[in-house]
Amino acid sequence: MQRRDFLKIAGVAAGGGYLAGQQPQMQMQSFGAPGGNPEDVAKTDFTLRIAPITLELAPNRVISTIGYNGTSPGPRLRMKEGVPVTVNVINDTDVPELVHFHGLLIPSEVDGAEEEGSPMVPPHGKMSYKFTPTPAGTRWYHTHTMSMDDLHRGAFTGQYGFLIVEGANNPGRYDQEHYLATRDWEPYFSNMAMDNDDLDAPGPQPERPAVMDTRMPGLEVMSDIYSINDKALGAGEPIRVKQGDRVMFHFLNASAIEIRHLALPGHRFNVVALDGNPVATPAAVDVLMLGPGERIDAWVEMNRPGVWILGAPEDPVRQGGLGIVIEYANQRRTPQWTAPPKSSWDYTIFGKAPTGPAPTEKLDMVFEKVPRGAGKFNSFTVNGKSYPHDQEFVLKQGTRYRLTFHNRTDDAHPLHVHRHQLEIAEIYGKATSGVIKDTVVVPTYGRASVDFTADQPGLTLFHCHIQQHMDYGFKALLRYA
Ligand SMILES: [Cu+2]
Repeated sequence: MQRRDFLKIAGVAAGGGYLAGQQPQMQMQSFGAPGGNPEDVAKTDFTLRIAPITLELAPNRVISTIGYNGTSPGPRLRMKEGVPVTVNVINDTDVPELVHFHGLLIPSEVDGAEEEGSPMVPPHGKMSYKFTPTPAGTRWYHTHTMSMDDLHRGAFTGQYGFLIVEGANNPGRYDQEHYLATRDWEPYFSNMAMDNDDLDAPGPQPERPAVMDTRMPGLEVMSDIYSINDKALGAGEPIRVKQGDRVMFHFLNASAIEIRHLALPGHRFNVVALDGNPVATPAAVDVLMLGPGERIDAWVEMNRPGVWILGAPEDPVRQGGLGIVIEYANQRRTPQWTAPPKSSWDYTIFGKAPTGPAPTEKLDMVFEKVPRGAGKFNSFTVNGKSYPHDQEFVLKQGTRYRLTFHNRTDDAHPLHVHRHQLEIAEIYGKATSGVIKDTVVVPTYGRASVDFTADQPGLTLFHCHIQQHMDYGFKALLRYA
């Protein structure tokens, strides 16, 4: 569809409707139905065109952003593990771009991070990424450019999508499957940042300083408009289910800004994989937590007929659009929301007791925030200095490391290491194993240790997945000796 055609349609649709915050109502639309795409089969050749798009979050809320192939999220890229692929990227914008393949174990040159030496796709130019996807699981792709003080660039835009790597064993014993990404839109700077982290009970805070920093903090990025995929709550098609259905959800927090929570009244999420990797101990929870960049695969048994909102437990976030309606067959009523039972997210319930000795090679990263360290904004340091680092983190190939994150800031941070898999060894003061991640939320003043094997030679980027934090110093390069 051409952009002007889309605008025409959006213009026609803009007459009625409502936005998030008002009472959701059903709207029958023939497009945008989640899941069930017959063209969603594994391929080896893909094209992504980066260009301005408009996105109809709700009939009276059409925003402009940058997306892939005219949409956001972009097309679902479905690949087979071990089968080489080509992703052709056409950049129809005026700025250099990058596509990062998040959660894949692929060489630095095609990983899509400028810091690692991946080439930029020039403005109005093209480039092909060729790699062999691995490991199997729910991955994703997104731009990796810096935004700095431009909220129309980088991960604030609509440049992201799911990337699924199919393994040899695909259980698929589910009645339905849905890919749902949480997003926020139209970000702005404010010093009134709302803290949603208190949904999760405070754990130990071993990194809390004896004397608190009382300097005035800088501006942070905020947003009041949310969606799941491209629709605000109530504006898209509901997910239609039957009693007894087992529905598999693949959740992604594609926010550049904030940690998200999700709940579905009267139902529990049976978590089977985190960041696409099967967990040691699948377990059911009432509330999910996803830091920016994280994925959760969880199935839900549909055993409570009604019309429900699957959405953010925080009222302003859900009313601002972060939700989707679950409608049982033969049920017609206003979608219901009830607050979930009090619960706190804990990665370790999906783990198992540690086995074997801890790696003897240790790396430590200490994170600190410098209030207004970058003009109006805060800056961040890793081991006392902002990016770039030089020889601080040098890996010996084939060695297993224990990397300990010391979060001496008053925020939780989703910490991501490219091109490697992290096994959580300790978090919230608890030891665990069998939880393999690429992004780990380290709590406020908390400490976490992850183990990884240095088996992917080449430059490797570490960073906080909150765009503003990354841009203002919260990143480091790991290199191989
Ligand atoms: Cu951060």
